[in-house]
Amino acid sequence: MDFQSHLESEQGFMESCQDYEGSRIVLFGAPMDYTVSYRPGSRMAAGAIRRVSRVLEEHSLALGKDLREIRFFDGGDLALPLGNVDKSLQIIEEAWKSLLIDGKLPLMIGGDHLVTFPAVKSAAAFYPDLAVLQLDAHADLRPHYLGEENSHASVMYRIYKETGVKDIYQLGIRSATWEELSFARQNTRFFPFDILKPLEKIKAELTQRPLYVTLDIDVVDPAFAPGTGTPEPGGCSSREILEAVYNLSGLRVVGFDLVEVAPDYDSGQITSLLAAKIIREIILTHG
Ligand SMILES: [Mn+2]
Repeated sequence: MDFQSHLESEQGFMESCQDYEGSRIVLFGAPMDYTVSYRPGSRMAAGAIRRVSRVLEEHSLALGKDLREIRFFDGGDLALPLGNVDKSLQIIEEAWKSLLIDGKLPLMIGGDHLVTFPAVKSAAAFYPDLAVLQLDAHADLRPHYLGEENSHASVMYRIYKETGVKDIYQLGIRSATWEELSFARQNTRFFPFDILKPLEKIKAELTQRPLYVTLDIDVVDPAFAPGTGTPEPGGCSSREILEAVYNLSGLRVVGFDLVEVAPDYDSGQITSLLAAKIIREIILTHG
């Protein structure tokens, strides 16, 4: 036995491959966490989620499918210039653009929630009829935070104002200012607290439409997902978020991201493990 045969061969997400051409799904990390309002650390999320993904089985009992039946590419993390928000957003936007031109279904692991803005910008340019579904504890509709429009608290506001997407569905929201609430009432489809009932309600109008799904892990209660930058009590359970993910089957998901996992605050890897399972089920559902 030579030295190399003793090495762990799989470094990416469980059962991922390195065949870009042959994969429709492309997973990658966007390690930007410099626009958070409270605890940083989500730039480490993709690595933590990849590592813990190997705890899971390839087989999903709920879906009756197996990850070994699907070829998907794990590209690792984007090389982002730390601290340079504008440049980072530009790189993320260009990465999405290339993936969409190549006919891929991008799955992006954040990063703070602002990474969704450049992703949706590219997706909306590619799919003019794009709708956005946001699962989140926070409305993220602030025009700015401490004077900065480059903030994870402003991501949905900027998507509404700057990408041309007008159909934004906000589910599970349990934290918003008066101003955000009145903006939401006028401009978005706003469903506070619940995720499953609203999803059932809106599913019919989303069928056939290209859909971007952004899942902020803080939509889940801190009891089930403590490892996040701005935890907000009173969220859904891990069972419910998985149920919501299963309910996305049949919809035309053209882009997906999972943001705001912050491994430094994640006791027992609870949050990363949940994130890994959500990603496995997304791959199995849409692969
Ligand atoms: Mn958010």
